[in-house]
Amino acid sequence: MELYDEIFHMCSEHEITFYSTLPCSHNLKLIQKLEELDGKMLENTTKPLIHIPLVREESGISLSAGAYLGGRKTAIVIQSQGLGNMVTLMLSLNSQLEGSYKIPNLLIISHRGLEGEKINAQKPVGLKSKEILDLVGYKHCSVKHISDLQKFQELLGAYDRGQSIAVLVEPDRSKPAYRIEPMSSITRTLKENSIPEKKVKASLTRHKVISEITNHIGNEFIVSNIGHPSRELYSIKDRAQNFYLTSCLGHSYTLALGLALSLNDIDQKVICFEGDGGLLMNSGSLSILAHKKPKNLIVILLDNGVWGTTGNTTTYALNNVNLSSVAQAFGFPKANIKIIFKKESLVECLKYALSNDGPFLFHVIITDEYQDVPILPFSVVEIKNRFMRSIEDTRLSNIS
Ligand SMILES: Cc1ncc(C[n+]2csc(CCOP(=O)(O)OP(=O)(O)O)c2C)c(N)n1
Ligand SMILES: [Mg+2]
Repeated sequence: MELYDEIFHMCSEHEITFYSTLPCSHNLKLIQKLEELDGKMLENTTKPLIHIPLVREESGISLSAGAYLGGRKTAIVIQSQGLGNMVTLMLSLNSQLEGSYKIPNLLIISHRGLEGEKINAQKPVGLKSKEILDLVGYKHCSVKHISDLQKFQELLGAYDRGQSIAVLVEPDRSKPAYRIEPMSSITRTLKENSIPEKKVKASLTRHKVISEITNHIGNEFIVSNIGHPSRELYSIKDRAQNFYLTSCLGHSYTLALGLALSLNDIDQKVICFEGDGGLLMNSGSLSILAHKKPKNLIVILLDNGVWGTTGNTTTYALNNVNLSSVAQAFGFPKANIKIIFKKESLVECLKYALSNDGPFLFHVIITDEYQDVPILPFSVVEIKNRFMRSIEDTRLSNIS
């Protein structure tokens, strides 16, 4: 049995069912297998497997955090080269430091740059990989042979107790690198982007938009983004179903996506607030959202054209980049994208989205004003625990 097969088997025995991946030639077979198993039930698990191909490793951390909130155990399959990209997200969501959400996660890392490595460019991050994992508080072990996996078994026990862990898998250099056969002749669809130019005058404030939304919803879950959006939501209507993301700029919508995919067993939508700055920072992962198309997700893009929370310097969304077009270009269905700048259409679109299948993207053009509201009075671990209890309550009430 191959080393990766055995690692996967051990993960399944631990009920790990939510995987996100970015390829290295050494982990390709596992990624192919996960893609084949996507949506299928494994013998020894109670939930169908979910596989999400990533476009940047750090989104795996926010997706996994959302999935964890929704009741999943998660693993991310990557090459060591991606580790540096993930540091802020791992510190903010997975570490045991004060201010972290302390959400456990597993990394399965193809550890490059070691002895025998032919590509010199793999060496800087490869040689620092263990130090990076130490820095972000991931417990880790290195494995080369199946007989080394006892160490991983012990770490899985720590993972079950809330610790983030990583297994560094040394490439098997006795075999040639694996490749998928070329598709040779394929017809590709290069989609047209057709959202027309529009001049709009912003008059709604963010405070007004959030107030209208909270006035018109029931028990829907809300994931709100870092800074003033979360603070305004808290002061307008604090509720257990609010998950305030107070770090991880640009990852509110990916966390909400992981959550929405993990809540497909309950009849309750996830509403997510994201900012224009955040979306510009992490727009690539819109391709995942467009590909997975969760029916239960409504993304509210609060576009004020500025990095508002940090003092209102303008973003490229102000006049250069139409984020609706960006979403469409990444494959988001045009019919489900609405540009909104009036209260009446906001309410109408929201009511429609609450009772119809999504995903929806409401691109709400708002002013750059903000309310002087206090910072959140509780810890992020309290936010997490309260939110997870509200999901549990919803599951119980769905059963009874
Ligand atoms: C990675 C990272 N870079 C910078 C910051 C500082 N920061 C916090 S909120 C924010 C502005 C976010 O702008 P946007 O997403 O448009 O939301 P807005 O505040 O305008 O509603 C910035 C730059 C951060 N928290 N994280
Ligand atoms: Mg903004």
